[in-house]
Amino acid sequence: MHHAVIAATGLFTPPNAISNEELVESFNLYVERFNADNAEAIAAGDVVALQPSSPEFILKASGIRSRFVMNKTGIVDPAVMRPAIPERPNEELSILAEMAVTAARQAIEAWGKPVERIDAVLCAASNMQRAYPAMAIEIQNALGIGGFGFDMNVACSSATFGIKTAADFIASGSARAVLMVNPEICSGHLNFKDRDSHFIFGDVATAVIVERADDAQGGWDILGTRLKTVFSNNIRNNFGFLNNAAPEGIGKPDKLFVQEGRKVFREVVPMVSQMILEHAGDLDLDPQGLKRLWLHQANINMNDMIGRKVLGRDPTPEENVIILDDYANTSSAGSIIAFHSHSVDMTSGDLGLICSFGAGYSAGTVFVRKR
Ligand code: CO8
Repeated sequence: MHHAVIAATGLFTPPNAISNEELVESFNLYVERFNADNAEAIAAGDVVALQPSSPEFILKASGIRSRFVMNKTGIVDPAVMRPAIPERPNEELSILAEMAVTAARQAIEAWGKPVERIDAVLCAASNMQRAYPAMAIEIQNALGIGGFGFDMNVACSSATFGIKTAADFIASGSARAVLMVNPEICSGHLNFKDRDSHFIFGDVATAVIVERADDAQGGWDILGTRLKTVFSNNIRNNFGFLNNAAPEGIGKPDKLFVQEGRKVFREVVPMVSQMILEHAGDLDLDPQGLKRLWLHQANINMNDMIGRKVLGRDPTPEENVIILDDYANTSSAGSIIAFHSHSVDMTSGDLGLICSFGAGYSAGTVFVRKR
């Protein structure tokens, strides 16, 4: 059995940002227009008037101040309220692959080795752009990598599931180096007309190279990986290939992201905290000795609570990294952005935890030690 190392990471951040104020301004214009257009039906009690959103609520409930998106104009236009992302011809690199390739090139440059050393590409994200061919194979081809590639989707937990898959390939000898990418266009499956969730997500791509320890210089030893899934309907998106076959047509408005946010909060925080503590115990690690937590970035209050449970005290901002204020929830990429942006200052022997949680429910823990 071979040990695996996180050897390098990369990050692609889209050029356009939308502040809470900008997002709420367009949402509230949409609400005003909707209520004016439906004034009679609302007065008759046939239609429920829409309520405005507020930047203060968003910041307080989630900690999010801003988000990056692949297209801003469509989202902030109250007559459109969705990103405008034109289809590309098959001969062109698709947009999700393009984001992943940009993040991957950064990781490969930081790694400093030729792509021929990579044996597998995993595209791990909460939505693939198409059914097939697999995004991973297009990304593999664009980067000139040999071996094989495949897609995997475990919603917000896709990256930790991807790291574990890569580490297992390395342990078994199936691969010596694996590229794992997380391109997320969350704005494409977000309902910007829904007050409860219109502020939650942003777009981004991350990349991680996992390598056999014998081959690695520096990086992070992967001390242990653990995955958990428990079925729940509290976060769901019913978009899928059978929508087209439903005799009633697209029907209900559940073909975009929907959630019971409060229930998710209540159920996921204890599940993840317990999982982290149990996994640390099984690895003989003292959780209080963790130098840094790179948790999934969905909600500041969730991360505060999990951080407190894991460290047994209020973590400092340096210990419990938060990037969701600038990026919002970027699904699988969140914990990897946190790791990528806040790990260079750590020194040999420092312990950290990459942890994801989200739809499924799903959760993944990856304990690492700086080499
Ligand atoms: N502006 C003003 N007021 C609002 C707004 C708004 N935008 N939205 C709701 N309110 C009001 C409500 O009407 C309610 O009013 P009242 O008390 O009078 O009924 C009040 O504010 C409180 O509402 P909530 O109870 O809904 O608010 P919360 O405090 O629970 O905060 C959150 C809402 C932020 C959603 C919070 O519950 C949360 O973060 N929960 C956890 C969510 C989570 O982690 N989900 C994980 C999903 S991600 C995942 O797994 C990946 C899926 C795949 C990616 C999808 C990409 C699109």
